[in-house]
Amino acid sequence: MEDLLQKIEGYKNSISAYGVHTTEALEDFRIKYLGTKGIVKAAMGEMKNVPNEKKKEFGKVLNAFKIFAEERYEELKGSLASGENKTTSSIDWSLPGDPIPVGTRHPLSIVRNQIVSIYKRLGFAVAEGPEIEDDWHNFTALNLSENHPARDMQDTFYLNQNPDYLLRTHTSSVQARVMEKQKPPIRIICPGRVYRNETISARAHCFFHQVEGLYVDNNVSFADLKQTLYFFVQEMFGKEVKVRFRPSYFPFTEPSAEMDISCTVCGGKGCSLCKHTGWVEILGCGMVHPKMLENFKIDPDEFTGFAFGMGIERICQLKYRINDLRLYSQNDIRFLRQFTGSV
Ligand code: 2NM
Repeated sequence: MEDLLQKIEGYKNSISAYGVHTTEALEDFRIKYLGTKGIVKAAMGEMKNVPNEKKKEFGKVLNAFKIFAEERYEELKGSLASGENKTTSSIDWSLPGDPIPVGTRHPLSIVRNQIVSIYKRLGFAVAEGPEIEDDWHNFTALNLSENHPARDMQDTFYLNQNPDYLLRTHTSSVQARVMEKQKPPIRIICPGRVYRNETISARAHCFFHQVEGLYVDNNVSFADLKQTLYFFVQEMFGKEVKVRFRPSYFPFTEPSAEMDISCTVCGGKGCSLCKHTGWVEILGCGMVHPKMLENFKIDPDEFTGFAFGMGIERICQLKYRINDLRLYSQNDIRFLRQFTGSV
């Protein structure tokens, strides 16, 4: 009979340790201990094997065990109803999670990253600067004279609160900041957003994105400029693409040029994109004006430099055949989703 007593002690321990978080678990407890085929009933059944002289003593133990199990059942029921275990009971950890949708990279970011990675391979470092600029860094230091038309209210956004400040019209202002602090050799590219006061249409916007490059060192030549840009075009558009340079004018460079590439749509035969010329313009460039080097106390007899500037929207348009500038900033999900999977 000793082992029956021991068994009952073991059951009592299990009953004390029992915890329930759901009504189903509570019902499991009831069936296991208090059901018609449960442990308490089975223990009661053992009475018939108990010798007569011990029946009274065992009857008491078994009764106490039954009451113990019943009381624990009521206790568990109460804890469930009072919400004692709510935090655990109300969460079903087996449910699948809410998926967090992964976005896609903006086409301008994809193309900017490609441009930056090509120039990095040529040893250019990335420099960044503020979008709100002062006149010195955006205009004066860059050899844009006091009465240059680019300064006109019509082209430049000046801050209402303080018209000494403006939204940069090109990222050359970042290059001015670098030349101010750093002496040659300088080899940087400046990607970033720039602002111009234009009426928004398919072909113009009040902000766009540029990558400008600057290389200043001993013996930097126009041939270095041409080779650097030719390498860029071959990496960006493919080995079969041709380039040509046309003389041009920019206040910060002398001589200045614009570079065309053979049309990436028709291969040079003539189509609507290249207006039947076979060529499309992609950037402006030139040798850094000696006056500008002097502005930054860089001796133009010792150092020369080249610079170039391109619009990311334009490069992107040629890569992906995007025919309306407004698409870049409308955040139409049907437009943006088309660029899934690119770098
Ligand atoms: C262009 C065309 C020609 C240019 C000049 C500079 C610098 F560093 F000298 F300030 N940055 N970018 C430059 C020269 C930009 O964009 C059409």
